[in-house]
Amino acid sequence: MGELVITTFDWVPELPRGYVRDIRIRWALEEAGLPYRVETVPFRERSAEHFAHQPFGQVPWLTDGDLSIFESGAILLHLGNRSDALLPSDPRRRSEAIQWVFAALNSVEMASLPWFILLLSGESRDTSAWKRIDRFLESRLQHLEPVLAEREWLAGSFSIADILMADVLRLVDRFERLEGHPACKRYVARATARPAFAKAYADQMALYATTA
Ligand SMILES: N[C@@H](CCC(=O)N[C@@H](CS)C(=O)NCC(=O)O)C(=O)O
Repeated sequence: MGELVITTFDWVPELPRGYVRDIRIRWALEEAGLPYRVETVPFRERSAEHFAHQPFGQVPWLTDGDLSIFESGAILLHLGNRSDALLPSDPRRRSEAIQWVFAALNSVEMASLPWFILLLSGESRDTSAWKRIDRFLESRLQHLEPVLAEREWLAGSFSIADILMADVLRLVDRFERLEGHPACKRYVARATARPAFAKAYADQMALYATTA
């Protein structure tokens, strides 16, 4: 077990502040009570060393001793091996949680991300591309709604699956796209009311306040 270091950008524009994906890692580490440090890399000038850690020139990545790992989902799975507070040790529960990790990233974020790209492009919502992407996201939310209406957390107890799903939905909620999906909204409120999220959020905002 090595020292845990999260690397994120030294600065980001105002819009993504509070939503940079290092928050997922901070949140998990706070939930698990594991000590960690945060280091930064330049947002504007991305070095060869940055690409050596994160091949797409993005953040975050985590180093755990001499291991360097990128992709927020992979990082959370890695940390899940370190703490039952993040991933249950019971094999059945663990598999359930892992399936929801992939659902958050590969079924829900897969629909929400193109939606944001279109939203931020400022393109008219009248286009068929917009309508198609909006229907895609709507369908994912509609199917998630009854799941979240009947359970507190995705896989029994709170896990990394909830960190990912809540973080994905939190951004959807920011742009009022969870209206008409009250269980999804309540789930986001429940997850973000956790002290570990509050600490992770405050720390990310504090970093960007100092580098504004
Ligand atoms: N799939 C990656 C996505 C990482 C990602 O989108 N990072 C954003 C910050 S939240 C980033 O680095 N954006 C800058 C860029 O794409 O150039 C993960 O989950 O770690």
